[in-house]
Amino acid sequence: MSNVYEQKVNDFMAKVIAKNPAEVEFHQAVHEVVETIIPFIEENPQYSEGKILDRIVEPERVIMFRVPWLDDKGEVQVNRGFRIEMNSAIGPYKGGLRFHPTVNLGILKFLAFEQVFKNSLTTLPMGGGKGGSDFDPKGKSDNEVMRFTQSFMSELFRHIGPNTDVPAGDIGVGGREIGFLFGQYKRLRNEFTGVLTGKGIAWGGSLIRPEATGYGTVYFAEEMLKTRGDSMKGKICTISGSGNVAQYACEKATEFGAKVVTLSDSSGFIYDPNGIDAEKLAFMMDLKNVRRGRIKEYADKYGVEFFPGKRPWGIKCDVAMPCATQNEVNEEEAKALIDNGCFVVSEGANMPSSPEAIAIYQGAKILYGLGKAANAGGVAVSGLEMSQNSMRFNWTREEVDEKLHQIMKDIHTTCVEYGKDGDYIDYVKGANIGGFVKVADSMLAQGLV
Ligand code: NDP
Ligand code: 2IT
Repeated sequence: MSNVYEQKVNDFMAKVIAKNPAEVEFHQAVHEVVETIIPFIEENPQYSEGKILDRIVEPERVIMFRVPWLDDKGEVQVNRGFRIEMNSAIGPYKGGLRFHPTVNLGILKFLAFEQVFKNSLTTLPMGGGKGGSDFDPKGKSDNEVMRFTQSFMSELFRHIGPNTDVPAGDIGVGGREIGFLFGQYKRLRNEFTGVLTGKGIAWGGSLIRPEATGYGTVYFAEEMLKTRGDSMKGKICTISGSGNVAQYACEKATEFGAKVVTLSDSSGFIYDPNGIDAEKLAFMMDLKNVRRGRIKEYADKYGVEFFPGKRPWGIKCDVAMPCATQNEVNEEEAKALIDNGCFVVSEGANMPSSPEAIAIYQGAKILYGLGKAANAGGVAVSGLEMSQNSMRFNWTREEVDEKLHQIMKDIHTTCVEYGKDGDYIDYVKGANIGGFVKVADSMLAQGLV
């Protein structure tokens, strides 16, 4: 990047940091975008004249609220609830809810900011939002989770709606939580609408929504590999996480002929050199989704190694798919991946690679598919769930999967269109500019709002 651009990026970031102190993840997400967008804006002055960058980093609305609830002992607990309504230029606010003890304003603003570009990339009419709470679902009974989510929705319901803001799941929010949230919304509004996505199939959900993020991440990896005349077949894959995204990334990668050798949770990772096949994955899914246990049980059951407190990036692989959380691959780990021959990173998680790790990938010219492109399949099928709800009609599994697959291919094409740099495809640049243009043009068209 030239010095002029670098100065502009630094000046812009200084303003963002001064205005949003301590929101380090938000700064990181904004920096990654403006680094690629500022040179583009310089060539397209309508965006700087309209102050699009200054406007796009400012949420349209931030809602913060108290969530009091009673635990099983009858004691009062208090959590904090959030919804960031970031941008509605191209559709209703759309994005997940995260329940995790680390949740704070800065983390949700980073996620909401990413969501604006990601949702635009899907080609579907969805704005960007994100929400959640510092509530920790781990170790809570189903009744405690229900009482907390009912209290959470008792405030959130007045801010959302099928044409206003449509939340979904994220870390700590899966089918169980969406069910309780939906039930409470329906009770308060007396309306059966598509106000949330990720709903159960019997009550307005879409087939393939649970699978969509993980499948999409593998479809995106396959598209990247195709640019080098290669495919997932025969590849060794490391995956982090063992939740919704990791599980279905593992399933699809295996179906595509790859061998997945790791999964993890916050206590460590398991290494299964023979591969996590369908039967072992079924065990993992029961362990995580039904019994809500720890990953070490997999190692005990199948006699493989468990590495407590460690992440899987030191294991030799061709393809790495981080599917747990933000900043879970640092510079040293990125170097270890490259040194071990990894040449594809497809991110199921949001912002899992630190800026230093990204610099290592790009320096080594590997195929690096960043989260907002590679994990857009989840929200894309959420968009398809909204369409099906509006039509009062359901598509088949095959129909939804085919649309998902096509959307991931289209996102890849958009990344290539805006990110091709000689022989190398800069997916960061491609996704950021590709996602930006539609939102920015819509903001300009709608005047100063
Ligand atoms: P889940 O709650 O289903 O699973 C999260 C997994 O990541 C668990 O294995 C969890 O381990 C692990 N994890 C979470 N936080 C940490 C942490 N701080 N350190 C180490 N491990 C951690 O969430 P999802 O699978 O839905 O989400 C995973 C990632 O994918 C997130 O970044 C999310 O934003 C992103 N994403 C999700 C989409 C979706 O549709 N669900 C769509 C697009 C992106 P443990 O159980 O021990 O906490
Ligand atoms: O980060 C994400 O894209 C999600 N958690 C899914 C959002 C959605 O609305 O389906």
